[in-house]
Amino acid sequence: LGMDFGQRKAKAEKMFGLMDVFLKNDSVSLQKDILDHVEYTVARSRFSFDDFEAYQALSHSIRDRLIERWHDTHLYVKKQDPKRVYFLSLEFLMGRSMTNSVINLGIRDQYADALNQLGFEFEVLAEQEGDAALGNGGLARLSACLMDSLATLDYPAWGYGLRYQYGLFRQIILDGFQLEQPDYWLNFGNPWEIERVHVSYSVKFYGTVEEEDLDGERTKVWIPGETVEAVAYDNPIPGYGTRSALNLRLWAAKPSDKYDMESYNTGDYINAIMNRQKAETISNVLYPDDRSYQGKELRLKQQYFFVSASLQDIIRRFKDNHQNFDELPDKVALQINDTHPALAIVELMRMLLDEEHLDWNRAFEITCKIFSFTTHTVEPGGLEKVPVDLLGHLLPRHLQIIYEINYKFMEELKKIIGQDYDRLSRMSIIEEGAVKNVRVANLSIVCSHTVNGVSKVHLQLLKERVFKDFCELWPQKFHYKTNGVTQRRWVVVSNPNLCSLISKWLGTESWIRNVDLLGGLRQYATDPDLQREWKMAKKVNKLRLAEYIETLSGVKVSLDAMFDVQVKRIHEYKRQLLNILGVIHRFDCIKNMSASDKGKVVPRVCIIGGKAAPGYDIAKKIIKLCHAVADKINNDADVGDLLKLVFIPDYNVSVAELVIPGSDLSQHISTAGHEASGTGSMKFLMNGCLLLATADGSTVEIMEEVGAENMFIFGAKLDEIPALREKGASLKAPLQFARVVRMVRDGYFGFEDYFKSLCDTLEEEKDFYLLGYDFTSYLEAQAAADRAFVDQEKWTQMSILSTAGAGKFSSDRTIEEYAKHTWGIEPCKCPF
Ligand code: 8GP
Repeated sequence: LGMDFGQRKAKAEKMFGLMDVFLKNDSVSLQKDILDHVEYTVARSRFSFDDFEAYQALSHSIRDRLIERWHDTHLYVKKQDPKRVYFLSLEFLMGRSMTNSVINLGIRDQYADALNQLGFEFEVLAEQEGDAALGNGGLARLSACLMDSLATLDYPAWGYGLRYQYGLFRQIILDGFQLEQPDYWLNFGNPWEIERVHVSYSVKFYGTVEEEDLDGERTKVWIPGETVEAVAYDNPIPGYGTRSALNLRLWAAKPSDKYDMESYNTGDYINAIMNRQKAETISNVLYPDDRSYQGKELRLKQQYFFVSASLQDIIRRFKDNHQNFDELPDKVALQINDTHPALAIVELMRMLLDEEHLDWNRAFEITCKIFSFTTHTVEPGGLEKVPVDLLGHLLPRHLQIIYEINYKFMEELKKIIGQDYDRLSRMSIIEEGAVKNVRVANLSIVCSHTVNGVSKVHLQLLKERVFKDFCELWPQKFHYKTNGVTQRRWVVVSNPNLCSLISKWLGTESWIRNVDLLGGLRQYATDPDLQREWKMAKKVNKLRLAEYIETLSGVKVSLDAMFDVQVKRIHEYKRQLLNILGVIHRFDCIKNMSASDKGKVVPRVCIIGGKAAPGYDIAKKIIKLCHAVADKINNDADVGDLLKLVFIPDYNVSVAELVIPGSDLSQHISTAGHEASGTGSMKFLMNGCLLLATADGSTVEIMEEVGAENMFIFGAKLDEIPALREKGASLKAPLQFARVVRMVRDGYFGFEDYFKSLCDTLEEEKDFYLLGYDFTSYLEAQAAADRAFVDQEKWTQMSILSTAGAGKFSSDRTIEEYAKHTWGIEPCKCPF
């Protein structure tokens, strides 16, 4: 201690007499390492171990190498003491780690070689790994992509989240119905994490607030009623093409040893133990609701548990080198991912006021300089609210602070807008009514220096709808950072064929760090050699997907067909139902066609996948409808290979890695104004899939980059929607639409009673998502896709241009923008 990084390294080298203190990556060293882990970590004989044990040993060997970089990064950053960003998110959808790790570490081929020598295949072992599914959907996967980019670009950053024991439920399909099975992902251990038993903090709940005299001043003291321990689990995140590795620190709840002597004195030893065990339930399970908030105590406990532990950790780190809290905003940027971690704002205020004894104004000023907030929502109704009673019961001191923040905010606001009570009440952090609520978004806006949307149109919607009052008050606070995805995971890991093809034609692998270089493909878009290789790469990926489909569902699909894919969470606004109705229409047309017309049909394999929240009835019916329609179509001899419909169960990150590269066309067809961004579209785009889309969220910007002529755009525009909704029943849906809905209603696919409520949502006066109105233009866009597919040369050109135009949608660009404009941080690259 007290030595700088160079001195430490010099000392280590001297101590061990080694010039190179790092693990070696030649084939023999790797083999030895894997075998050592077989013997000493997995405790199997090196002469007898199976694929799973080989996977375990291999992952431990990779982890060793991650740990080296991770230590070096931490020591170096600690020494430099730059401003760091802390990314707080209740959800991270990391997927698998193995392939991504070896690629980012630059030792993929060495490992493949070493394994071959041992008689194993890297790809086979990689399949042994389960997904880390600690999130629901878009927001959670975005967090994972941003972490990859932060590491790759050498930013001093930490991720903080919760280590749920049960990740997102596994979706099982039984007779076409979704069933939810627990995802007990830690069953077989998790070699990628490091348990830090010594990094733990006490988190307190319940109790009362009392006033005490402190140096002659009245101070509030929170006497908590329950204490739970938060234990850190660290997950190294390696950057690509750099030695930097960041830390994603996830907290697990454990019973506390402190403060509960009382319960042991009652003599009821067994019950006392049982009660202690309850503490662990806090981090047990991820809430599977993508977007509905029910004001549940456990959910609030999860939120506070994770922000309290994270802030204690962050403040401890700050205090290692600093005493003066005025320096906090120069050293710490706190990013809250949606409103879920917003209690961090209140917790920081509480720590500064009650523990560090700063006065209110100073504490508030510091807090507001530190927080930035990104919203992922478009629906004003989708904003999180917490009943005041619940919050006051669980966190009495925090409720007082929220009231105080609100009181001061309201006083300030009155000075600006006067006595406009409607507006004041809309902007208040407290919602009055039969049940009083804390509006978490309002709290986040008031106390953040920057509020970001996730796409250009999203910002427009924030200004016009969601946060109109706030945008008018503080226009300079609101910005947007268009989402992005990491090309490492979504091309290099998941589409190795395309990856080597791109590198070959660009003559460099630099695009993996600098994705704008993909633009260089444009000049070859019509080159017959590239076109041939491009088509071949796609075909190999389609074959992989076709085999997967056949194993899952027994449906054989033709590789000559267009693979038309819609994979994402099931939501009415995402309109999987529009897709299914389109498929029914296509089926109906084929059934009524002459033999010669059938010869002109472009064969399609329509693929749908996604999970419905367990309590979301209509979404579950959409899944059942997809299966019912698939049953009919896939077994119809008149249709044969001209049309297949397949539902891919349990869609998750690793399934996406297989599905996306094998797609020709992908659908992003939300009603305009409902998708804040959408990131699936970007993954498909990078993989050279053509997009059939409405102008909504990210697709508007994709259009600017690749050109509408290289996409199939349809549907009502954002500014037309309000008037269309107004017209309601007088908007006549086209006959074709009425006909396909009637087929479902009349039981053509069976289950007519079950589908009744689903069909009711499509009645003219109720068709909120405008499926009927958009149906005609949807079918036209589909027909345009068919025409384009017939001309394979043209199609391949459009496909190459899609990849070439994907540069903007890398999360590297997103992170650069956040770093520069929101967080004010600089890269801090370890020189070793
Ligand atoms: C999603 C948005 O719906 C999507 O448009 C966007 O691309 C993505 O966030 C990333 O910005 N929102 C959510 O996933 C979301 O709100 N989830 C909350 C319930 C966790």
